[in-house]
Amino acid sequence: MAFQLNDNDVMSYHRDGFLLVPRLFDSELIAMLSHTARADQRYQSLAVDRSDREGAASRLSLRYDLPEDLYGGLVRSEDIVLTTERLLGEEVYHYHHKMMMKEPFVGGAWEWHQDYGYWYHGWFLSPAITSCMIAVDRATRANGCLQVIPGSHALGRIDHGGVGDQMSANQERVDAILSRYEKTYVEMDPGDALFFHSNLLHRSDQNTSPDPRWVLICCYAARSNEPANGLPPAYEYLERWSVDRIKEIGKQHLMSLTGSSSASP
Ligand SMILES: O=C(O)CCC(=O)C(=O)O
Repeated sequence: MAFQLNDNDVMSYHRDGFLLVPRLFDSELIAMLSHTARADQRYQSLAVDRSDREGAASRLSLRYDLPEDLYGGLVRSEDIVLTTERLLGEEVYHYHHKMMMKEPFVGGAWEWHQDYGYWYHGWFLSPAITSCMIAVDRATRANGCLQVIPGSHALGRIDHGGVGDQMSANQERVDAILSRYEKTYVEMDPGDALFFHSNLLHRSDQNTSPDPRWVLICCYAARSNEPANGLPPAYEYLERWSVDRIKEIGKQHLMSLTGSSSASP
């Protein structure tokens, strides 16, 4: 039975611009994801660095395609897809997914931004795109958990400019917003999921701790919000997979990488 939002959850997403769902995924699935991603040399080789304003590398591995493996299974998770459809109020399709790999001591920061600050340039006419961040490791203030400004999604799209290799929301505007709105640190346990609006202002600090902070972020566009320039990503029907089906493909994926389907050390 898929996870079901209640009306209060939906209301708080629309009020705050995000919704934290504790333990959306169990420890077996998250251990599988952690072992798979860390054993996956090909995935690691696709990773790129986006330096922050101090030159520290923020590492991510991003894919627009939808593989028949554990990552593709999670993107198709009925718990995520049905929740996102309820939050956006219509059918959604896969935009992209990415592993954000904030490594101990060296993982860079992400500057204040809205995702729609980037995605606007991909000709999405509306911010009807929602992300689901799944914690692979425990995310704390020390290892650079996400920070958000609740309610900032309602302020509309802010101008963004280049900072390091990233796009950052106009600093004067962010300062003005922070003089009226409180920022919040979103600490997460492995398996927790954070759904957030593409206009929500968010950032994260460098990881100065000995603990990694990896998260998988799956991003979904509303079906009515295909890019207006006719370029990808075009709508494609997204299957909805049960957690058992995801675990089944996850075992095969892990086996293909390590020779064992067990995620135990
Ligand atoms: O991984 C993080 O800390 C930030 C991720 C982020 O800002 C994004 O994907 O838009």
